[in-house]
Amino acid sequence: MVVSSLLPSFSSKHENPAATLPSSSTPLLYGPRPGELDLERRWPPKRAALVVIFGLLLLALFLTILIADLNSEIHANGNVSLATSGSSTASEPLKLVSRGVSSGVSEKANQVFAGVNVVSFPWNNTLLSWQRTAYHFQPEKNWMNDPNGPMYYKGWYHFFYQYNPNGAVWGDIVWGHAVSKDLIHWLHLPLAMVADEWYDMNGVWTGSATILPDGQVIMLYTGFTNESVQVQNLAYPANLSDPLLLNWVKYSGNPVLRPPPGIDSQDFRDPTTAWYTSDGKWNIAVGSKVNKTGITLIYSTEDFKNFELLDGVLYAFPGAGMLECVDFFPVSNTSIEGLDTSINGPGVKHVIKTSLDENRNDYYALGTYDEKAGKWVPDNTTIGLGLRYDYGMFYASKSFYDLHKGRRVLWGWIQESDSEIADVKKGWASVQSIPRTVLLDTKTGTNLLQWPVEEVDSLRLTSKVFDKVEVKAGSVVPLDVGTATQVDIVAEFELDKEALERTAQSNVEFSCSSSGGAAERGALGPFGLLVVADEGLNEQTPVYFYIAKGTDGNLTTFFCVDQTRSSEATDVNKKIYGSTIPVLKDEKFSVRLLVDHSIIESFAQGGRTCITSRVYPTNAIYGAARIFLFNNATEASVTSSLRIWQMNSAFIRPFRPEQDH
Ligand code: DQQ
Repeated sequence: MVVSSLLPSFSSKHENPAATLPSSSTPLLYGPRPGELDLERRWPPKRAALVVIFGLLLLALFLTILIADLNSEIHANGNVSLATSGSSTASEPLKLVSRGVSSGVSEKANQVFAGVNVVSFPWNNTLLSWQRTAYHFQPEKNWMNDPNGPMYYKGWYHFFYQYNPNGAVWGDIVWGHAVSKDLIHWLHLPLAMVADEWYDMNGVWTGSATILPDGQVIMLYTGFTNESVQVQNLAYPANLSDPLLLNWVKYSGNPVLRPPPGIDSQDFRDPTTAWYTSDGKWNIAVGSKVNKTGITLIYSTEDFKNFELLDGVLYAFPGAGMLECVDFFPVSNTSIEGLDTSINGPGVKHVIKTSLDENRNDYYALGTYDEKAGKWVPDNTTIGLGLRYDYGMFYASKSFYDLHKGRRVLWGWIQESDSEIADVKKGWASVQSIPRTVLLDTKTGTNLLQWPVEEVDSLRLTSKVFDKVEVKAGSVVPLDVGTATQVDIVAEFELDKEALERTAQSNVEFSCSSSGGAAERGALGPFGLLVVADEGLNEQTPVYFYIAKGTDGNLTTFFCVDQTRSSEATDVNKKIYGSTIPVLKDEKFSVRLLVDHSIIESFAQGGRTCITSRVYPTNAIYGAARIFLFNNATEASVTSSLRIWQMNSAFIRPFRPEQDH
């Protein structure tokens, strides 16, 4: 934009500044006397002209800045601009641009603001820098989504992920790659695969690794072709003796799978890890849908180049829509060991997990897999795939069998829940969950247990223990641990038994998401912790239990996270998350919280129910972040014992070939 084109041309009228001023005098209180407004007499013409020109230049400057600002906002929304540092100085209305669905994937969580007249908060660098996590996996900059092809290979954990190297919003997707010795400290490697073939020109999408018994590594992934068709491709390491697997070869015969007849070209994606079958072949599942029914297609192969579509489907999920990132794996009924993907037989249950494109949540169920019949039957046919891995932000998850430690490890993509405008300003979007070990909950037999991998404990620094703190009904107790932005909290709660018994009935209608959150008082709850809270509790995120008691004496426990007061900003998601949770006889209420700046991962009852929140406070940050115990019950007091560790930062940095190889 040429600045001068915004200036009005100078007419003879404008050349005489006096002509723009009132000709008659106006009486002014405390102002000059009548007659003194005759500027021609007070200001010589040259000086007056200079004043007007200066004024016009100022106006031009203002208009230029305004237009530049609008442009950058349009770019931010239009998915093309990189982050701009610096802060906005004024609140601006949040503009929403729908992206992604037309490309075969859903748009980012911005939909929570759809239809709401939200004013964007003037986020500045101080606030945005605080949001970056310290011990969760993140690339150095830009957008990340699904975990891809995790595996353990020759002494290294490999983690690949959906990555946009060009910006902080979804698009231009390729495979990022990082390696770690312990799943906590990471080295960023060069991109593993880029969009350089016709069959993945529009995106190198999600995929999974299979390590064959002879040591070969098979990577199957979805390519979004130059004609926007979803196909499955094969890639393999160029050099199997390189533990870092730096170079990848795309098979010359790709694609190995195209959408079969009856399947829409944009509803065919995300191949699973393969499992070995009794006929000496390998099976994989690929997510799809027919009308509104989500389906998992099963293919059989001997060489990962030629595939046969098997009859029927592994599972059909009526009404679910497109099934993304299907995961299918065994868990043991009898031991705490994780199982390799091909294991089946007595004492084994099979988990199907699918990510529902319709609502961006991960659902799973336990069941039995009859490999010969190619059928999987859920244990609980009434709820089908009705369980959630996580009731907060956790999507497109993928597990792998960690042959180093004999465990199954789960990764999940934690999206942002602020606005895309803020993501573009901060220059990055999304983190990965702390990897979780996954086991069958043998006490209930009806759900999985997810727990942060033990390696995260190595980040624990100093700790403080609080023993049997009484938190009376209707009170808040500060916990003196200093700054609380990077902490690991392990807490137990016991409810006053007398109050429990004398309460006849309480809150049978309660639900985490539709009741009044932590402010809704009942006889027996809510009670728990306030984290990422400021001293005055203007900003706080309650993580809590809530107990409902029926007239029959039966108790139902809820585990929830209330984000409604997590931030004074309005352009962030402030949902209340949660669900019921089984609490067995003689069990205390227990919770573990990993707080890492803008992320809170909460695991209740040993990981029976998990809730991941993203919070974007404006005051409760840096040295101002505090932790409190709270009990908002009207009847019961609770006693809590806790230990809180300060957490070190993980070492996550680029790989340096000379030093690190
Ligand atoms: N993300 C990938 C797709 C997958 C979706 C594209 C799930 O392969 O279905 O980035 O988030």
